[in-house]
Amino acid sequence: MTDRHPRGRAPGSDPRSVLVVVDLQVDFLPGGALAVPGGHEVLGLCNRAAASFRNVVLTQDWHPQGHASFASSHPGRAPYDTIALPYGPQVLWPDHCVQDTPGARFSAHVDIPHAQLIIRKGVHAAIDSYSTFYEADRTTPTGLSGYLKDRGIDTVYLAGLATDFCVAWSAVDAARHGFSTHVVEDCCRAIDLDGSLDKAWADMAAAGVRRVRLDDLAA
Ligand code: VGL
Ligand code: ZN
Repeated sequence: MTDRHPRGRAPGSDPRSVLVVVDLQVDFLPGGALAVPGGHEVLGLCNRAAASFRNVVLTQDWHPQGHASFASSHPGRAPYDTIALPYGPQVLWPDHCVQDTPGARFSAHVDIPHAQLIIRKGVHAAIDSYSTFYEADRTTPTGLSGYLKDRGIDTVYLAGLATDFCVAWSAVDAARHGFSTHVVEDCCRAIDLDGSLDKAWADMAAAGVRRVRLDDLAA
């Protein structure tokens, strides 16, 4: 018996663990408004990871039209520019995951029927939310931390899109709020804008986030 399952069981079967599957939405996949390179490669892997977990939460980027993170909301700005907003620097994106549009839907290849909760984030017009725990002002909660704590969950695994934005910010916040936090690295893909992926891994390591692989989840 190795020590890779400290509680002596595969993490997915542990009622105190959850897999958070991040933003497997049409706009983040090839052909989408903000396609993450290779994003489609993780769909089957995330389905497999989720099948091994008793507790699964899905996240869904879900912006109102005219959202502050859209370049189109800032005259004279282009996608991938960075601007200063009241809560800090904000990368501007193409319009994506607009509430109730086809691009905001989960991919048809997502097959996680036992997911227990869907957290929609980025729903406030003036604040972005990469993290599924706290919005980009770092203080407005989504409620996920309370939900997990209420259920006695103390261990978070993350997979999905994009490694360097929504996965990383969610992982850092989970670790900061006391969850034992793991990113399933082969179940994620990155946008990688100006070194954002290296910075994300460094930020996650500094916060105490562990990197694991899909094979590590097996019993
Ligand atoms: C994301 C950029 C903008 C993500 C969401 O899911 O990583 N990235 N909105
Ligand atoms: Zn977004």
